[in-house]
Amino acid sequence: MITEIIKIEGMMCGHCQATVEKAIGAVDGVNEVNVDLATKQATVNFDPAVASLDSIKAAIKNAGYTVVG
Ligand SMILES: [Cu+2]
Repeated sequence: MITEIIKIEGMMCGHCQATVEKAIGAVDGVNEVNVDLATKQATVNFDPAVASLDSIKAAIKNAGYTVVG
């Protein structure tokens, strides 16, 4: 498992936070996800043999939010 921090733009409230957490959590290989609304960061622990940073970022974009780093 590896942990990556992803910066996200567009989250305005707890509902957005929950939506992003759910979207990331639905990606195969993701073990744990924590989205911090204040810092606009998602901390994601995942199995790099199953999930990729790209697949996680795609899930965030598909949920309607912008990945900035
Ligand atoms: Cu919101």
